[in-house]
Amino acid sequence: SHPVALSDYTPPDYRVEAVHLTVDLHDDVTLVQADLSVVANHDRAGGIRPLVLDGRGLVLRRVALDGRPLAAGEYVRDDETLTMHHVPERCTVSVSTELKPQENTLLEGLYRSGGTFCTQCEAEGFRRITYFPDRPDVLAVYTVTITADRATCPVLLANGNLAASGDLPDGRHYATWHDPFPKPSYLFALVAGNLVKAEDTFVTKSGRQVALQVYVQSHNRDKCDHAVRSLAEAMRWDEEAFGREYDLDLYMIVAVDDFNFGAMENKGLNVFNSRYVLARPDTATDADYAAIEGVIGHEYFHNWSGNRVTCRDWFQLSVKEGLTIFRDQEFSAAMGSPAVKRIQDVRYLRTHQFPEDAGPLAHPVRPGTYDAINNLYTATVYNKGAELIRMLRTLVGHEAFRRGMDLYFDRHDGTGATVENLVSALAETSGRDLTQFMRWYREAGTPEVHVTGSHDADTKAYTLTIRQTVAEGEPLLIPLVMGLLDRSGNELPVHLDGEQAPLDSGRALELSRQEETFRFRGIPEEPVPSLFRGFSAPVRLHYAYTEADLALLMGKDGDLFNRWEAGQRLMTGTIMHVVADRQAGRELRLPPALVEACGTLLSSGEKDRAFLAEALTLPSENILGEQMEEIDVEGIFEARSFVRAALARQLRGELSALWDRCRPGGPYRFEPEETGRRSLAACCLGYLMTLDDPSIRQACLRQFREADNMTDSLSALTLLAHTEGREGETALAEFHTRWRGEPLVIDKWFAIQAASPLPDTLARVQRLLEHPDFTLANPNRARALILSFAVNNPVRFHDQAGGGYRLLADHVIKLNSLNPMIGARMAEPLTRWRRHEPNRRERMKAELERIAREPSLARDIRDVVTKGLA
Ligand code: DPP
Ligand code: ZN
Repeated sequence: SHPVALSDYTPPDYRVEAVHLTVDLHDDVTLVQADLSVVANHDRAGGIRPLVLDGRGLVLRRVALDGRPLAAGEYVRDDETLTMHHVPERCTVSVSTELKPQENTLLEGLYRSGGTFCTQCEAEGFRRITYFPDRPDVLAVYTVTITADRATCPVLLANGNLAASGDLPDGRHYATWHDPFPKPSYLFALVAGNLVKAEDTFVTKSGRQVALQVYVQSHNRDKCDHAVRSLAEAMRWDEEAFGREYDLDLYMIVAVDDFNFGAMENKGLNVFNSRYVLARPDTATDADYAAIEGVIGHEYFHNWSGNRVTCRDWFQLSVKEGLTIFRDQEFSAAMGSPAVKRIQDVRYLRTHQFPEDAGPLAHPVRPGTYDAINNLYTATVYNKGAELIRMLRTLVGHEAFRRGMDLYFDRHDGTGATVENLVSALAETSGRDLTQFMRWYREAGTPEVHVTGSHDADTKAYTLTIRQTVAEGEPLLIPLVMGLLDRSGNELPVHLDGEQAPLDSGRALELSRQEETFRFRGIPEEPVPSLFRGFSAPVRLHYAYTEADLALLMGKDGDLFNRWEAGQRLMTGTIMHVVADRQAGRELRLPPALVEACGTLLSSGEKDRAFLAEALTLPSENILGEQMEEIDVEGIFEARSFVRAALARQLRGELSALWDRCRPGGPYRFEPEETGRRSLAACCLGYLMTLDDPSIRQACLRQFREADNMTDSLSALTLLAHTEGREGETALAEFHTRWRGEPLVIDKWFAIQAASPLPDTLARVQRLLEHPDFTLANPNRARALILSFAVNNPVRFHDQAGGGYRLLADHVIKLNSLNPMIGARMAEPLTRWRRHEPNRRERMKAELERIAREPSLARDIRDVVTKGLA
């Protein structure tokens, strides 16, 4: 099949004004009756265009036009479409289809998860339920009637408001739902099952009462409080930060265990992966609590940035996803520590998006073509897309940004928007020409920015020379938020030559040419520049900082993000030196600069413990690997372990003392002060556990057993399981026994073992694949074991003999028929083969080729493998 191209976009030939759907759910065959009010959307004087409906894997029972059943010759069907060549300008098309949701392992369309009937329609799942023009620019008003057995499916839900419900013969019942807001088919949802609900009420700023309902299986009823609270907080925040109010009387969230995505923003009826709903202090970590808050916020914020204003076509996916990630990042920042949130988001970008942008799957935030729509849900569209929105806000200023968003929501309400629509709204309210900025949406690759500084003592002038290199050659518009520090760490006024007043903090210098210089006046001594504060642009910065510069920025920079960044640079430089020493067969040593800098951090007082934990954490093996043209997997692992252990030895006293000060006080609470304390404690314990001291291992085992919360228990378990010694096996066995009834906790048990750097991990993962609790049918479980191994454990996944690659490819092939969307994700690590040494390169490539030879490869997987081999 051919790639779909943005340049081929044309408006739909037919609109659908209303959809009446009746879904009769049964254990064997489910019947779907769709009545579509169709209206021609083209000038029929120029010829009547065919009505083409999308459909996949459907058993068709009947097609009727304005009530008249059509004979087989009156329409044309193939694997993907149903076409009628002559339809009136306005007509009702009725289609009946048969489905077997219980056999649907794709988890797209209508399927069953733990007995519950549920749907996932984004991007193209609706066509697996009925024939329909399944594209986001066809928006219709839906009325949905569900019928089902009352005993097994007492709860019947769809989008919008409940219009009617009642009994039917034979122990069945029905519910009719009406959603007054026109929506694209990808936002359709239906749920039927035996569920209980947690409830609350939210009063919007204009006084509307909204019922908040979180539906779960009854054994999870005690794990809903945090989700309900997060939803209310998200609703309040969106009113305050964006002036956005909720628009229905009911907001429902349903948790299901089997789900491809994290969650889905269906209008008024979000369907969630249960990992982003369920939390109790003893089952969920601080990271889980934060992720739940963030994803509940994300799906809620979609109600405006996605649902009221959707995307015109899938090339514009970032107008809803990039924007909504940006919104959820700002929400989480407001709920906790903004600097720490920024650090975590940048780390995510560097771990997932930078490598994607540097490899064979690289694509622009708005791609020009795609082969498999499911593979467009990427870190680039989502997270780089969010960075573009953040840069736009920096460029136009917060106030114009807010007015621009209002204009965007107002102007495009009830329609599908494009990237141009979004950027134009910001251009209008700010009065700026953002034409050059659009390049960011069109071009793949992470820009490199090279900066040099020179100081002239006579004129007290400081000059920054800045050169940007972009893959395609044409310069980007890059906001550079910066400051200048004197040698004591004081902030100097940033006074551009030729400007009256100094630059406000937060205002950016704008880079728009390949190379340019900025001159600052009144700078008495050679300053240390603090560049890209708050990570003001998603670029790689090259500046020749000395260790002394970095130590200064680490301790004194007014921008917390750049304090962290300076520490990461110092750590990276140190580790890379050790890698080089190791390659050259020299003795490994830890230079004093990093020890001193970390010592200073440890004695800096603990005003912001969450920040301190981030500042003390070494860059990951993956992020370090990104710095090398050819990744030295063992070198990085050994060097990083060496630096970590050496730091622990030299700072043992300080680390122990700090760990003691971070011991728990009262019962678990999810709030910034407490999560910061726990993460700093885990960080200190992590260093101390490298000392191979039996008394520390015993203390760690005690923490694992005695903690009243999953955060402390799991951090201890992880350290034990990743360290030689029998305590690890003991703790893993105890953990499994205690939590065997909680699937989300058992996912953690699999993930920890898969990420263990111990030498026998590949064999362990192979054994765990045979464990009775393992199943490929549940995406969370598959990801917990296989993707944790492939992504979070470079040194064991990149087994010299290729066992890790073989294991991954075997499971991609198994997923080809079961769930290709997840299979495609699993194939991605193999596409990075070019970055490895020849032995690994050949083995990785050979596994990709083996997958490519598989007969009837699903489109999602074929797309990744083909690009990976190209
Ligand atoms: N469910 C996915 C998300 O919210 C796709 N829309 O990002
Ligand atoms: Zn989203």
